[in-house]
Amino acid sequence: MFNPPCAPHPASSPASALEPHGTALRATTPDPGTSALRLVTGRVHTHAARRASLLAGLLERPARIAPKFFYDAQGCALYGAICELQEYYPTRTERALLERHRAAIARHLPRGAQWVDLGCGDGSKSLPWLAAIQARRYVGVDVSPTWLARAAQAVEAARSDIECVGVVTDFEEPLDLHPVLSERPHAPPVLFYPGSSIGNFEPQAAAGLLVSFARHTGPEGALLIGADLVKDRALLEAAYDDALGVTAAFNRNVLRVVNRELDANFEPRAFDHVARYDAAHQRIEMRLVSRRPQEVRLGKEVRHFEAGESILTEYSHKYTVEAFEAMLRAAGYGQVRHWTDPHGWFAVFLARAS
Ligand code: AVI
Repeated sequence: MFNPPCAPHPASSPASALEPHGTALRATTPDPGTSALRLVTGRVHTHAARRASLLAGLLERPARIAPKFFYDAQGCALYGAICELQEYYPTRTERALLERHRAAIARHLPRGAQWVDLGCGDGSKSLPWLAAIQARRYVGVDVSPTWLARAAQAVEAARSDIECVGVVTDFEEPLDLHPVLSERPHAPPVLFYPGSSIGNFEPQAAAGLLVSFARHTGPEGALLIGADLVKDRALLEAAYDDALGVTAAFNRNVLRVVNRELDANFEPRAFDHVARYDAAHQRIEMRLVSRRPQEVRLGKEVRHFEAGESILTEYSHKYTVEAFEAMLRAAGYGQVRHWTDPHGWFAVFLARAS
């Protein structure tokens, strides 16, 4: 979930080293400053489970690597560069949309809410909203304790009156924030999930995630979510295969992550970056295609790749406004509003029970 989990590898600050649910902790961060963030451990994969799923995916035919493996420190830096690319329109389009319509959107959000920043990263996208809706509490949710601490520091610096809680959780696991949210029963939750991260889930998983969001927002809360829209193939493919090769580097970098995780010996230059729009499934499909026949060591296993054989690294689904609204309604949201940019490239949806 992210916003991408742009954070050091969880193994560098293992969630398992944290105390159990509800324990007050000083965050384990390289630069904790003075933030005494209360960190709560949700559902997180162990390092062994992470490695096992990575290996299993690589041994499948066709091979696949889950997109969460993109985001080591190098991957996060490259993703940050992608977001600044001229071809990659989603980030700036969503930012402009949220800025332009903040007041209008805020009018439909409850006051005194708990602002739940899903995949919070450094928390910067949330700051203006805390004032706009007079939020009482900030709940950062991320796989990385380090980023939770950073987000909390940013919130504390901007709004010392707001209570901050960080929940360490892996978005591939069922979301369960109820124990934390129920601590403030009079502050309705507003779930914030920007960046079209929902697009990286396959449709069934995306629908399931929306259902679990609806269970969290309940009758008084709301979901504010960004989704990238279906558009011209050329624009989409350029966004995922930019002229500077930043996305290609981002894609290949995942092989270096695999090398570290699995004691593997992928040679990133032996794979081509390919990003194609599949109109039937309305998604960009990102792959790494073997340039030649090659054997790759994966710890104790060896995987042969034929020339032209590919590893699927990411789907990025695009939606029509109608289809995304229908998914939100099917998830249990009776009241759905949306805002889109003049080109109709991206949309922000606000969903409430009624
Ligand atoms: C994080 N996610 C929404 C991005 C996307 O557009 O699907 C990841 C990305 N992959 C390549 N470029 C950006």
